[in-house]
Amino acid sequence: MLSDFQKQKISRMFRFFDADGNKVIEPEDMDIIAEEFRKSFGWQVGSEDDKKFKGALKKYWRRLTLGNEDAQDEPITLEVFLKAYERNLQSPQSYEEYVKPFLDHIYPAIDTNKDDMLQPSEFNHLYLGFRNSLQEAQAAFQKLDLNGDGVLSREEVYQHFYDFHFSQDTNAPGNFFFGSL
Ligand SMILES: [Ca+2]
Ligand SMILES: [Ca+2]
Ligand SMILES: [Ca+2]
Repeated sequence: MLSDFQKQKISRMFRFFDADGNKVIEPEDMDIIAEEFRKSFGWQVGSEDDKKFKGALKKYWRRLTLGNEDAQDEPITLEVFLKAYERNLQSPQSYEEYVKPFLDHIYPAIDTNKDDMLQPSEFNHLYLGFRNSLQEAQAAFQKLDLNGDGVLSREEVYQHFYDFHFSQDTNAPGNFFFGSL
């Protein structure tokens, strides 16, 4: 069972994925998101990173919602989305199977200089890709950089992504992984 707080966070993520705001998530939303990320990161159309991100987004989108990355796309309502997350977050194993691969596959594209860490500029691109402002990105970075060394290590990013899904602590920085709730 998802707690009310988890539902609140998953609903926040739903609003991100529903890029055109028509209350269902459809393949067209993925195209809009991929285009926003391409612009935010400055990838050339059809470049390796553009293709990698787009491919990962579509594939893992299906796994997140339908449980199968080869499934036929279908419009996803918030209700269906929450139900999918009941399954995705049932156990640490289901998280590993359905949720974590999403980050595994977008990470190499968002880590622009390939040093396995997110510099503030890379994080800003990511956070703008989630349709937040630069000001919000800068404020979030301060909170997410747990050890204050000026970069987000891979461990920090994964910890926050995990906390976004599981933490019941309303003060956990990871709650703001996709932007303010
Ligand atoms: Ca939509
Ligand atoms: Ca980097
Ligand atoms: Ca850090």
